[in-house]
Amino acid sequence: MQTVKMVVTGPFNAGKTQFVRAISEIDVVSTERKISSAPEKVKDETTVAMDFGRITIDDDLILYLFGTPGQKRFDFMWEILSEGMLGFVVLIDSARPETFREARRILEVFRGYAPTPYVVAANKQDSPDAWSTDDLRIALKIPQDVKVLPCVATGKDYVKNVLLELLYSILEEMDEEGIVD
Ligand SMILES: Nc1nc2c(ncn2[C@@H]2O[C@H](COP(=O)(O)OP(=O)(O)OP(=O)(O)O)[C@@H](O)[C@H]2O)c(=O)[nH]1
Ligand SMILES: [Mg+2]
Repeated sequence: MQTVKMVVTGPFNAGKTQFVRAISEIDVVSTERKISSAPEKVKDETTVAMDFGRITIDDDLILYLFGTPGQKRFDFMWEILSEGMLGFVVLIDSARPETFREARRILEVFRGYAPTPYVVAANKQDSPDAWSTDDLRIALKIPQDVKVLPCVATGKDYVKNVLLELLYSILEEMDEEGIVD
């Protein structure tokens, strides 16, 4: 039995908690707390520590998913959650270009923790204002060898596709490094 730890990160309100909830086969352990202060009042609750979920891929592979908080004031959790990760997802609200700079910053912070593979998930593609994956790649300066994938975090198939693409990138890298035969 092999286990793979993946982290789902990204700016405030990008859909990280929704993403983990859409796919986990256990009830997600969430640390959502009520938002009381103004600029974050776009929704009722925010993640203050983590979301934790589990997905069985097959008889010998289990994914453990850790969603991070998005708000900067809880970013002390990021490094803790990244411990031992084999890859990460940067989730972006494709309809909120004012968050793209923060998304890029978060991407760089996580790359600094570990040189693991990562993918970018262009979330909220169901929104009429959503940027395309091609435009997002340019805006965020994502290199060609990194996947930018369309996502709607309420849709299990999208979430599954993002995680499988990340898994393939992880396996490919292990292959190149000769970790698996
Ligand atoms: N239309 C649409 N709404 C989405 C999608 N994904 C998430 N949402 C909504 O976006 C809002 C934010 O989702 P969360 O999952 O709380 O976002 P988060 O990234 O965990 O937020 P923080 O933990 O506060 O940083 C919620 O109202 C979700 O229902 C999506 O793909 N499409
Ligand atoms: Mg959350």
